[in-house]
Amino acid sequence: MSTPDSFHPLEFTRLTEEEQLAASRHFLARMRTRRTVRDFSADPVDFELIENAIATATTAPSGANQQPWTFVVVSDPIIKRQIREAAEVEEKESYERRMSQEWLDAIAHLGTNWQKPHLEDAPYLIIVFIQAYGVVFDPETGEETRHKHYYAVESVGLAVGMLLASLHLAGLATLTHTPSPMGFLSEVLNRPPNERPFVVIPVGYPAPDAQVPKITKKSLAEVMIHFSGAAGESEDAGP
Ligand code: IYR
Repeated sequence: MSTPDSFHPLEFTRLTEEEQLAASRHFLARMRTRRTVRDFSADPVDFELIENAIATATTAPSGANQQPWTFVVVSDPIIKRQIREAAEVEEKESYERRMSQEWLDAIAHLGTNWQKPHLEDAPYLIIVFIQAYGVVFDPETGEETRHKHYYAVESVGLAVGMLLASLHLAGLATLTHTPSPMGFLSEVLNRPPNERPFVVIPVGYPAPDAQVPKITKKSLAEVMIHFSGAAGESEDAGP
């Protein structure tokens, strides 16, 4: 229960309209240049960029502020190789047997296949785990109690979006990779039973000859609907 003591005044600086527009346009222009990259250079990356990105991700809103996430960072080449090898076993099976033709057709334009060299080439892998439920350990009794997490999937999705934005603005390339199934990550990274792998994010500089598929994003008119209440304006975006 919140009491008057558990609140304090919001720290908020109101920007001028000019500052608002400049900040919002700048962010949009920078984010429009983000691409999912699959060809990484081995160039080293300042670890603070990784730490800052994870710290940024942890500013995300989450259900009941439960922050149901764990970010595992791997730069150890031996563990990266283990992850690549295990991911490729699953991915080969998926591409050759598990995925439907409809699924394969849907991703054909991305040019992906079961081979995942980026899992070793990128200097860092960030593996995000979702805490399906919380575990509180009582050191006195040695007992563990579980508690429910609310909107965990949505919360971790929001945090990952912020993580990707931070890494992009820091001049780094990222890839959201979801090998399927991902259970091997819990084993290799020794994670507890309440944590489930959510996504693997290779991070680094793009290889000098990196290629990306020619894709486009939907226009605002296709994705935004505005009920403005203004006379003569329609609620559909129209052409
Ligand atoms: N997980 C596989 C397949 C894959 C699935 C989707 I949906 C993509 O957008 C891209 C790839 C892989 O990582 O190759």
